[in-house]
Amino acid sequence: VREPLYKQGDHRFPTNLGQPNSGVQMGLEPSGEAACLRALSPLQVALNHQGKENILFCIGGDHSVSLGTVHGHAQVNKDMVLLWIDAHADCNTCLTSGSGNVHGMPLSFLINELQEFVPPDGGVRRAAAVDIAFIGLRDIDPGERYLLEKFGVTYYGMQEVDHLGIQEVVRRSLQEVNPGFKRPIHLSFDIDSLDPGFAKCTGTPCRPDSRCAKDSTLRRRCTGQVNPDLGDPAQSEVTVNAAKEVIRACFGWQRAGIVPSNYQIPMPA
Ligand code: 6HN
Ligand code: MN
Ligand code: MN
Ligand code: MN
Repeated sequence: VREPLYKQGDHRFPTNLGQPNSGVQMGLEPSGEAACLRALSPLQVALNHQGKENILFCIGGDHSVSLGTVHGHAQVNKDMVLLWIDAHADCNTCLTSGSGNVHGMPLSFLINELQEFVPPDGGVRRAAAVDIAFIGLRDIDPGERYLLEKFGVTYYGMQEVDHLGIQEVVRRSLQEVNPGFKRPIHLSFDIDSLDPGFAKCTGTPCRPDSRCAKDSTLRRRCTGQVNPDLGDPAQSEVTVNAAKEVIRACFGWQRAGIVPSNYQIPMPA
């Protein structure tokens, strides 16, 4: 947990993730579904103990870890909204899922309106469907598509990202779920939202363009996020580097470099 390099309103930080009480969760390592339970209390404790100006960053996986991080964040910030950057919608219920993988289901437990479709689960704190925006979707199952439409969830697929640009898509997403930018944001980032050219070593890679084939039989058998066991060492390094770039970007790093706020350019004597 650390202060964001860029403050809210800073034009170099247009996504406003630097606003108070926001959190980022990124799926890494195929450590399994039980990880979501371990994520619950540390996240909650950390958010309770940090000042109002901090971002909490949680690395864990698979993506079912979001069950814990979203619940924990929402316990502390009840008006939190949720950005879900992913190739997948992760809102299958245990009854609509074709794979049975819990990392394809976390949002079914977390969205209020979906509770009539899932078994009772012991009081996990949830978000309303209107408080979630998906970005990067390109592989949605029929049951998920039905639920997204039924509850009017905001979502932008890769076509919109290509057409409008990611910055405009993020701006529109936040405008819809967080008009006025007053509410804390929980960003849930799945490494498979990236082009597999940059992140091949993940359980469910999915090409971001419209030619992306729905080759389900292969993909459905895998779980995991950044998983070095799934590629050769070179691919593994590319994937890990992409994950590191995303993490650094969450804290203000950009390819253009950063000018520290107290920087003074050296002058000739
Ligand atoms: N993930 N929709 C598929 C399923 O098995 O439910 C894929 C889920 C992938 C989950 O890694 O984002
Ligand atoms: Mn995914
Ligand atoms: Mn996911
Ligand atoms: Mn995933």
